[in-house]
Amino acid sequence: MFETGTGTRAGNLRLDGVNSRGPSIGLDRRGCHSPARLRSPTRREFSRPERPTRFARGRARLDARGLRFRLISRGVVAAGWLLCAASGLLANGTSLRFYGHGVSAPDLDRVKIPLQTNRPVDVGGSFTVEFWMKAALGENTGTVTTGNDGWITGNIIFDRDVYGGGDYGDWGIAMGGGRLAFGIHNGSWGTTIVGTNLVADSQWHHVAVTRQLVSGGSVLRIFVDGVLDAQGSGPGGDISYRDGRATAWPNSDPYLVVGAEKHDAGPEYPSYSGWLDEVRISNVARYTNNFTPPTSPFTPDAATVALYHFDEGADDTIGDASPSGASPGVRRFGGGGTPGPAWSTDTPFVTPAPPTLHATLSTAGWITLWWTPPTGTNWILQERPSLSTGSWTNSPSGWTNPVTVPAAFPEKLYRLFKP
Ligand SMILES: [Ca+2]
Ligand SMILES: [Ca+2]
Repeated sequence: MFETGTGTRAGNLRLDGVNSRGPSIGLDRRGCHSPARLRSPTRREFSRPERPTRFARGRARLDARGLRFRLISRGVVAAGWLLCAASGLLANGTSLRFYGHGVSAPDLDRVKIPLQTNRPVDVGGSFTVEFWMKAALGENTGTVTTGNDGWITGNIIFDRDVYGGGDYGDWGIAMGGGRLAFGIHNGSWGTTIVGTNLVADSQWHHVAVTRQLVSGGSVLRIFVDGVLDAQGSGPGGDISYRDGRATAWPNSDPYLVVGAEKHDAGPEYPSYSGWLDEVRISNVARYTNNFTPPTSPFTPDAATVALYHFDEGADDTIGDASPSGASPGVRRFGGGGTPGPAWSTDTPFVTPAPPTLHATLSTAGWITLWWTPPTGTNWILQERPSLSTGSWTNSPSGWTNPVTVPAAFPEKLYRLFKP
């Protein structure tokens, strides 16, 4: 028997209170219509009144349309539906948690993205690499220097090196002393710029590095949370990985490697430990001045040559959500201690927990609909007479918290809606 009445909140509809014969009823956070959980309509009876509800008795039935309740108090019957508000919500998805195993776990704890042949991700002109990261300084003790290949001794986040000086060129992003380093090399000369803002502070940060081709060379920039963190001049020319290039390191050279030093060349080239999410690579320098960082996952556009949401949440395929979709990767999971990269629900886009909708018989003949926590007008109460007729409208009795409605409605559908 459920003992505390009914509750519904967007993304997680449930009967409050675990009954003695089984768990509470839940839906996944994507909304009200979770076939896996709703194959069998479930009927439960209420028993005693309990706070915060004051039902004398009643029953609730969960089916694909939501939670139907019927309450009886002092001879007054209230019946209706409480529905999920699925509008306006984004699933938080997943991220990848790397553990920096690097050379101690060769070819593991990383994502490998093949560059051969004709992969759009293989940028070489003007480009932008941006992503979200969250890392602790204590787990990332590498150091970097400005100039030449100064980035390669940091905790490597993106490694598009080629072994040695290489032809065409190479590039990489690393972290030294908790600051970002971005270096490129065109086969003739290279440079690394180093930022000043601490990014390894165990908070999520949006990071963008850009290479902008200009007359006679290029301009390199690092942005942290939309603010310019470092800028310098770099070499010109095509620094992509040349299609058909021969190599003595076929398992590392022709890849863009995320979260690790790609060649496992030695402990002096450490790997990244921390979270990464929402990686977008573009074939333009998207930012040349400060900008407002994104607050939601990227939508691909024509300049998006690779986009990794890391929302798979399981297994080893890393999908590319760019228009071409032609640059997928593979998760190489493993390493001693805690293996990585592990799928994580820690993501940069935090959707505040949706409110919980409560129904309380206030006085005989009236029912109060209210929700917690107070949400101002971020969520409003809407109603409709039936799912088959009419449409959702702001509740005529009022749509801000709380709303008192006659309990005599034979059937009424309510939802909390996020405008
Ligand atoms: Ca190199
Ligand atoms: Ca994600």
